[in-house]
Amino acid sequence: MPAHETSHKSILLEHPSGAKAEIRLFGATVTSWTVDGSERLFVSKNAILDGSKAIRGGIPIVFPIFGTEEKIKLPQHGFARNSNWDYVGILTDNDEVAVRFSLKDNQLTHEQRSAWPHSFRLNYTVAITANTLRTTLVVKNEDEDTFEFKSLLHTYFRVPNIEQVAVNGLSKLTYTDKVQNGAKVVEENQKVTVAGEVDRVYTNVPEEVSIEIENKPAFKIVKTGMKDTVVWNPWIDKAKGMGDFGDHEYPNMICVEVGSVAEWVKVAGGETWTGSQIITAL
Ligand code: TA6
Repeated sequence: MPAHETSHKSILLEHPSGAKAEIRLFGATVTSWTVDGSERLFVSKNAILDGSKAIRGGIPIVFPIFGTEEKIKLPQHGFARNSNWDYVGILTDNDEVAVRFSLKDNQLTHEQRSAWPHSFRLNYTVAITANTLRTTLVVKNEDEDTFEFKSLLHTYFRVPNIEQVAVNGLSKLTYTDKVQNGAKVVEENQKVTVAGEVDRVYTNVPEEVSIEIENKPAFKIVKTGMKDTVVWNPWIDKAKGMGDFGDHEYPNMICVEVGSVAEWVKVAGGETWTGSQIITAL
């Protein structure tokens, strides 16, 4: 059975190769992706899964804001990851097994609609093959007027030891360093490594970046329709400051998050925007 609903409001995807993925309707959050029997995503053991808070791990969807915005009274990273999405159904073609989810403006709370008063529909597709995971977000502006937003796929990758991890493909790019009060820095390293808190927004990033573990290729991430890539690890102090994240879990994750967050994305009335990533487990 390529896709079926579970008892805890999620959809379980199964590919003939044995690859699997699980997506919770809450936030349309991918919470598991296994290839060759091993889990490739990180979800904190303290993650809150009762719908009262965004899930700490997997792939939360950031929309319509990234971080917080003075003008828009929404919680950090917006409402998409805190909303109950509809399961639209299964789509299969070629080798992909795919499912689709949707979120419409009329599913938001009054406060959310007041904070971001636009008519929209989000369609989110999650697809797997033997060793790839594709997540694609389509934003449809169902208003007459243009609206603007920021969006990002906040992927938490599972790693055995963060000190043995490097991100390739970011050399010579400029990033905003949130650990240095938003300083603009040019990346001098071929391999970006983590030896402390890292919270960077790299801009104008090429389509492909990769993650290596113990000097061996582990993940390839190819993005389309999105300009930026965030690299985040909370390290010790920030890990202790998150109630839904174990104090000793930071060595086992790295977030490499593709999105369009440095500038507002503008979509005219009736038009759509598509942002997508294909992650390959190498
Ligand atoms: O994507 C990086 C980031 O914006 C960090 O600044 C940190 O706040 C992280 O997201 C987690 O945010 P959250 O709202 O999920 O606690």
